[in-house]
Formats: sequence, structure tokens, C-alpha cells
Amino acid sequence: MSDTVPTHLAHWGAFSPIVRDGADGVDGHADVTAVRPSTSDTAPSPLLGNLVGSLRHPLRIDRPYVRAGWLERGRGPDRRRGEDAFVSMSWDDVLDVLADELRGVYDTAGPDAVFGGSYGWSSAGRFHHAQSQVHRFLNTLGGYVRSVNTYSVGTSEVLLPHILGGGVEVLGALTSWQVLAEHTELMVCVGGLPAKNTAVAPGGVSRHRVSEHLRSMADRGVEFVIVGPDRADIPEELSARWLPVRPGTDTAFLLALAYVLVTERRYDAAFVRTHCTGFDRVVPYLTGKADGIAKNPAWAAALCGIDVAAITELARAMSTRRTMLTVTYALQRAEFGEQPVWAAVLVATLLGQIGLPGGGFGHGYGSMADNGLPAQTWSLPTLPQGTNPVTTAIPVARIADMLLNPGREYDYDGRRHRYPDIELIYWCGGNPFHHHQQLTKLREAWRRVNTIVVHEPYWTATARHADIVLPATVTLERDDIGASRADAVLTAMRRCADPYAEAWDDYAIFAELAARLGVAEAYTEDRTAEQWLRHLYEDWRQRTGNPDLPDFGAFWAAGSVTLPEPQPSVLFADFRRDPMAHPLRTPSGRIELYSATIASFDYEDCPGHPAWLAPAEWHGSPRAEWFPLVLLANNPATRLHSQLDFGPYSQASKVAGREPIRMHPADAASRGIVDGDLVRVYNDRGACLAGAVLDDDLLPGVVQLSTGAWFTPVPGTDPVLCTAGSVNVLTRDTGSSRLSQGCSGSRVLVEVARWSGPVPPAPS
Ligand code: PGD
Repeated sequence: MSDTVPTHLAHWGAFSPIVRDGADGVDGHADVTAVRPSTSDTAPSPLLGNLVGSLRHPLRIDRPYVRAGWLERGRGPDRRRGEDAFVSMSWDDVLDVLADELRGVYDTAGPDAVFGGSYGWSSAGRFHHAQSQVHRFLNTLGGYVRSVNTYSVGTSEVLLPHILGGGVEVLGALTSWQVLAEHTELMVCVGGLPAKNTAVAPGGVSRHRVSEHLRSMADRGVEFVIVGPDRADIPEELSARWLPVRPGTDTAFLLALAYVLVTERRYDAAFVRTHCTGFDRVVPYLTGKADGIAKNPAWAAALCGIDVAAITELARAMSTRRTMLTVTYALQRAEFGEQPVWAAVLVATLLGQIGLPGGGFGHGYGSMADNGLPAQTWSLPTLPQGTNPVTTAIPVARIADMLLNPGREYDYDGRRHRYPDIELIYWCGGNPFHHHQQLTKLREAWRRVNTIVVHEPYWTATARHADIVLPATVTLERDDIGASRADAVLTAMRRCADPYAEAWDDYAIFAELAARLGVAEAYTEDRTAEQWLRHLYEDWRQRTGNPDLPDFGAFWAAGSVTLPEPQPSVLFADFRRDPMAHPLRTPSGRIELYSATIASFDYEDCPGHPAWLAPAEWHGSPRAEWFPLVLLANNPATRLHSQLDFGPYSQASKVAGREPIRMHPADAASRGIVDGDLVRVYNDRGACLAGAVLDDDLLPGVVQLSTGAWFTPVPGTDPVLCTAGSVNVLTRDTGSSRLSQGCSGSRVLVEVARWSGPVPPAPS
């Protein structure tokens, strides 16, 4: 195999692992000793370093386990879940036990009592994709309660169809970076363009290209402005101008831009007339005619901390130059998260550049490696998931509410829904005890169901809170096909190590369970995993209609296949050219600055046009009297979410053995904290330990603690104390609004103090 063909793919890139095999490996087994990034990747992700030692790490789950309490007392709610011991079991026995349990639940309570939403990024690879496997399996049994939308961008997924006529379609079709590099003059980045996020894409990319495009934009003299509380959220080499808005006040800032454009008559009246609706409803709100409060720069300055001149000048500059206005995903991962996105659409519409090359509105540049790369026109090889006859679904981030409140009604996107009564949870490829907010509430909710089954390679907090834990293989232990939406390469992901101890592929586990439950043929279609890879590839090859693509044998032998690069594109170009011939899929066919549909829902937390709504977690909230620091709870730079937190690259970032918390030197000094101190970060929901890092890239009053440190509560602590620094012990579990019910975990009020108590051991 040539060095230039990487043999594997992770969500953070293509690589070839160096695997030490045999006798000199740990326990006589193989492990990864080094990782060679793809030679064609000019900006490989340092996250690859976390793979070293990951195959035989002591946190791998070696064999099937059943929680002692579940074995002794049988199925049922149990407060010991998460603190109980586990008993190991043979595969034969555990599969018999689990098959009986599934049969019982499906026979007595039915599929409406099984939650198979199973959210999570799992691993790259089209066949061994854990969620596809669990969904297909549960569908063969009669279905399951599913979840809709994502933790990443769940608020916008619901909002955007109302105002732009599409959710993921819009997000996946951003104007290409190549076009920005040629045409954009000013890029205003609300929330920045964080380099850490552009390392990662679902399914992985063979080449990381965002930094190349940004470099060519900078070389051409494009001016970048970052609007946000953390200057580090944009690469330093772009020399961006920093407008340090206070966290959670972006909507006020954006409304003031709109105010200037309208009152100084700098908006594109012709575009507004032909391409949008609702201008007449928004203007009275902006000018204050509707509510007595003009949303002018002085009003915004008092909220967001940016002075009047800077707001006014930026609005003027945007109206005279080809301007791309982008909002990061993190901004909508918050209470009232619809508002900054909708307000940015308002500003971009007023500028009249939507559909022009290099101008208009973007959402998620800098949020993932493939956002802004043109997507392939055909869908990727995908394991069919069958049909789910169960119609009940919850917005993904409402899981704890669902488990705590069976039968209770809730609002979502204009309808009343009712939470189902869940008896059994089946989770593969996700880590809710990392990704969900207010983890003590989730723990409470999790303890109420009868049975929880988790497949995991590692002893994550989710595995530790399960009843039946089945050890899964990792991608390096199996063959697969690697591909992602905006990448021109399909990779033959090659197995390069034996499964650890008694770990099985998710597919093998489900195939054995399906046999016990009499649905083997429906699940496997009589194919081995290898036959599935061949089948999925050939099915995909046929769908592309491209006669030049090699057959499976040739693809596998070559190690990859390169597809034609899709053409760069401009979001909404056709709509701009002719809105009658190419209307948006909104009720009016146009951009909806005012949505009569949303207004008709009568939600006080998401009115019919973008509006400033003061959230609970910001510096102006009454809670700030007790918890005066606004914590940014965003995605980490040293790992993907919680994956491989034990890896060398992630561990090297730890301070005092814990997740680092960045804070402004002035905030540290006023609390007697110095660089490297062990600190307690707390509010009334919980506390965690973290290691202080002083950093004046942050606005004073703002601290930053990444998600993904593994939830490690000190037993018996109330409110809970997590020794590792899991930020989701602090965040609030509430929907972003009644409209979208999205994840609202990106911001929370806290206090920080030097830890003066006995030091609990750092997690190992
Ligand atoms: P991961 O750590 O990627 O987090 O949440 P998500 O649950 O996706 O978890 C994936 C798990 O899958 C890992 O434990 C991994 O070991 C396991 N896994 C990997 N491969 C396999 C496999 O082949 N089989 C099986 N069975 N398991 C496998 C991420 C979520 O967190 C996301 S997407 C976002 S954007 C959110 N962001 C925030 C945020 O900004 N702020 C807060 N406060 N909270 C967030 N949570 C969300």
C-alpha cells in the first residue's frame, strides 16, 4: 500500500495507523503507536494523536456486563443505576438475557415503550455506523420511539424551513469557500470561525481545506470581523477586527445593524420588495413604533457592550461592500437560539446580497470541516434502516423531560405532542452523559426506566449508567467504507487489529440477537459484513451512473476512489435571479422576515419576527448576582466531543489533571486564582473541578470550559461534584424555545473559586 493512500478515516481525517503487533504490544496485543496523516491533507488534525494507545486502553470494555442490581432484582427503576457494580457474563448468556428482555417489552408494552433515538456521532464508516445498525435492528422488531433533529443545529433545523424554506438543505448548500475567496470583501463572523471545529466533519474529510480558503481570502485582502466574547474563535492570521459582544447579546447587536440600515436608508429596497415578506412588520419593531423601544445602536450598546460608533460604522461598511454575514452553530445552541439566526437573515436581506457570489447569509462557516464545500450530488453508500411504524418522536434534546414526564404534553413547531412512556432504552454510538445538559437531571430521568442497553467500546459515563453493557469494536478493528457529504474520496477503511478482548462489531451483536428473536433474515438479508460492504458499494456505484467508477474489488484493492469534484455554488443564486421561477419553499415563496406561521403559534419565546429576548443565562439575568461569570460551554479543541478524552493529545491539555477553564486575568485576580490553580466551577445545578488557564482573549466576565471531559461524579455529592470537569453538570436542560425545543447548552452562568478542600483523585 502506497503511503499516499490512507488506510483509514476518522471524523477528524484520513490517516494510516502504525500498529505494533504481537508480543511486544500491551498484553500481547496490537496497539496504535503512531498515526500518519494522509499526505494529501495539508492541514491534518492534531486530534489524530488521540488514537495512539486507544485500542488497548484500560478504559476499553473487555466483555459483556450486566449491572448487579438489574440481575438481582430484575428490571425496573433503580436509583443505584450509575453507582452499582457490574457482573461479567458470557456472550451466549447475555444475548439470551437481552433477547428475553426485548421479547418481553415488545410483547407486553410494544415498540412505543422502546427509545431507540440513540443520538451520537459514533465513528466514521458507512456500514458499521452504530445508529444505522440499531435503528435497522429495532425496526425488524416492530420499531421504536425516535428522536428528530440534532444537538448540533437543532434550533435552526426547525426555524429555517419557516423563513428560508429548508433546514439541512440550506445548511448543506452554503456558498462555497472558493466563491468567497474570489468575491467577498468583508466577512462578518458572528461567533467567529473557530479553527477547532473545522478539523471535524461527520464521516471525515480526506483533506482539510478551510484553512487554505481562509488564507487565500486573507491574501486577497478580505476584511474579517469577529463578533463574539472570545477572540480565539477566529484564526489569528486573519487579523480580524474584534467586536467583543457580551455572550447572548448578538441579537441586540444584529437588530441595531438592521436599524441603521433601515433608518439611514442603506437597505436594498428593490430586493426587499421582490424577495422577502414581512418588512412592514419588522420596521415598526426596529424603530420602536411597535413597542416604544428603538433598537438603535445606543439601545444595543447598553446590552452588548459594543459602542454606538462601532455598530453604526459596521452597518455602513456592510452596505457598501460585498459582505458575507455568518453565524456559527453555537449561537443557536442557546435559549432563544432562533433569534440571532433570524436577525442575521434580516440584516443580510436588507443588504440585498443574498444569492450574489461572496455575499449574503451563511450559517455554520467554521462550524464543521465540510461546511462551505460543495456537496456530492448523489447520496452516499448507506445501510437501509427499514421502516419504523412508530410515529412518536421527540426533539432530540428533550430526552430527560420525556423520561421524567411520561404522558405530559409539550409544544414543538406549532403542535402539541405527548411524551411516551418509555420502558427500555437502547443506545449505540452516543454518549448522552456527555452531550446532554444538566446531567443530574438526566441521571434522575435515566433511573426511572426498566432497562438500559448500551453498546460501547469504552467505559464512558453512559456505559456506566446502563444495565446491559455490550463491548463494541472500534473502526480499526473492522473493514468499512469511509465517505462524507462534501468529500471527493471514498476510502477503503481497513481492519488493522484484532478486536480487543471479547469486543464484537455492532452488526455481529444485532445479527446474533436477531437470530434469537426470529428476525435474522430481515436484519442480515443473509449477508456477512463483507458482503454488505460489497453490496452497499455496488448499489452506490450504480446510483451514481458513473461508468468510470471501479467495481468493489478494484476499489478495495486500490484503497480509495476519487470522484469528480463538485462545482462551487452560490446559495440562493437561482432564487435571486428569478424568485417567481425559483421560489423558496416558504409559505410566501420568499424570505420571511415575519412568519405568519410562527406568529400563529403564539409562542412568547419565539414571536413572528426576530426579536431581542433576554435569556436566563446571561450577565443581565437576576441569577448573575449569585453566579456572575458567563461560561461558554463549547466544543473542544483537543478531541471530538467526548471521544478519546483519555488520548495523549487531549490529556496533554489538562491542567491540574482536569479540563482547563480559560478565564480573564482580571477575573482570576479578583478571586485569588493564578494560572494552573485547581478551581471549583459551580452554580445551583452542580459543580466541577477544572484547571485555571489565564487568557486575555476572553472578555472580562466570561470563562470558557469545553464539553467532553468524562462525567466523573464524586459519590454522594449533592449538588454533584464532577472531578473531571464535565461542563454539562452546570448547564440548564431547557429547550431553546417552544418552537424548536433545541439544545440550549452553549452558555451558562457560574461562579469560580480556588479549590481549597482535599483534592479528589484525578480521573484515570
Ligand atoms: P461523542 O463523544 O461523539 O458525543 O454528542 P455525542 O454523543 O455524539 O459520543 C460518541 C460515542 O460513540 C463515544 O462514546 C464513542 O466511544 C462511541 N462509539 C464510537 N464508535 C462506535 C461504534 O462503532 N459502536 C458503538 N457502539 N459506539 C461507538 C455530541 C453532541 O454534544 C453534539 S453533536 C453537540 S454539537 C453538542 N454540543 C454541545 C455544546 O456546544 N454545549 C454543551 N453544553 N453540550 C453540547 N452537547 C452536544
